[in-house]
Amino acid sequence: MQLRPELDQPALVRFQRPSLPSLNEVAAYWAPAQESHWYSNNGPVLSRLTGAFEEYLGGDALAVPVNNATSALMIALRATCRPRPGSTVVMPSYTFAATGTAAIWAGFEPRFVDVNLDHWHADAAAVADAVEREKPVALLLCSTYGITPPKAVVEQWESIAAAANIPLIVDSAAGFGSRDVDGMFRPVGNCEIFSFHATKPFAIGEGGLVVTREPRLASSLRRLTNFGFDEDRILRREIGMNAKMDELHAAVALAVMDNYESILARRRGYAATLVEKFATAGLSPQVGMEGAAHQFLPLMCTSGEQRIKLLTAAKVKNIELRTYFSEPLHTMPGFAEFRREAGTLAATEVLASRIVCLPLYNNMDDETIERISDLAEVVNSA
Ligand code: T4K
Repeated sequence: MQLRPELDQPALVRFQRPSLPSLNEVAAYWAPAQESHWYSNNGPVLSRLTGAFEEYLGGDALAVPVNNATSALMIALRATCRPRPGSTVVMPSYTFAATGTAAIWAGFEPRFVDVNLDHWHADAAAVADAVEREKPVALLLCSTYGITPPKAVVEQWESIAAAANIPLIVDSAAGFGSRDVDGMFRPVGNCEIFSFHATKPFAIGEGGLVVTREPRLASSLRRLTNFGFDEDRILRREIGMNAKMDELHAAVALAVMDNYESILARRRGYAATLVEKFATAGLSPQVGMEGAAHQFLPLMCTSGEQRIKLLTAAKVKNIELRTYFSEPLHTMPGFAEFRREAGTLAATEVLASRIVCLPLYNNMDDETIERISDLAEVVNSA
């Protein structure tokens, strides 16, 4: 084991350690932009990437690459409904801040619903109840941690949205490459959103993607990434923004695509090993994790006390753990004015007090996996 001489301490195991493609790997994809002196605004590289995504996703999925997932959420909301004063959007409190901030920037007020402890996604009964009570203009639900929700849950969300005649937008920020139990990708709702941030499994630095099966919606999303302009550069229908992905990021994404299946296979392998080790201490993974892309590995501790022991042991052993989302949105002061949550958030609070996220990245050596696994023995014997 490598020791840090000044402290006699093992080297830090970072929570994440992204590795993007080298400039050599990117160069060939970038060349058409250089040759044509075309660096953004739907150039040749972005056009190639859009086709590559649609082929990768399969079926009738249409891809709209964007500059990050936060703007993707904003344009997805604005493409599917127009905000009026007091328009509300139902979303889980158990998510990253961007889900809430995007809705507010797009002109909507969040209403928080609970998750279900069986699968950690928005609880369908709580969503139905919130729709009844709040009359929202959209559902903005999440594939929590980018893990594909069980089919039955997706069907319930879709039928609630259809019955209320409102759009369903799904924030699957960490989930590009995730598969359901049949090993399939099926876009959920009217739009599904992915992030390509440096910390995500499909990492390009900053970037994102909206996926839809509806051609008219795809056209509207494309206009919204480009200020809302029609082809003649007149703004007629929607107030858009600049959410365009530039050519250089598109070239990086094409280079990531080349190795993405092997990246996913490695990440799934590390996750499976760690899940098995931590099961000995009673920590449980999320349902559906087998097909996930795995930004990191979230596990639920048996109690808040067990989590404290684990976090303390990790600190001593110089291993960086995180606790996404131990501050759910309804507890963050920045969201205080939207705290009229729809119903109880009891499951959210249980999960928030017990979740622990283990490190995961593309290339983890045996020693690193072993050092993380050893933490399970500490809490097991505690
Ligand atoms: N919706 C959901 C559900 C999301 O989780 C997110 C983003 C979004 C929407 C919005 O997507 P984008 O607009 O970003 O495309 C990180 C990411 O920045 C954020 O994208 C992600 N969710 C969130 C879950 O994680 P922070 O603020 O916690 O990241 P930070 O800076 O603490 O870094 C995390 C770890 O990664 C640390 O160990 C440091 C390490 N790191 C980070 C970067 C950027 C590296 O080793 N290298 C790097 O280049 O949000």
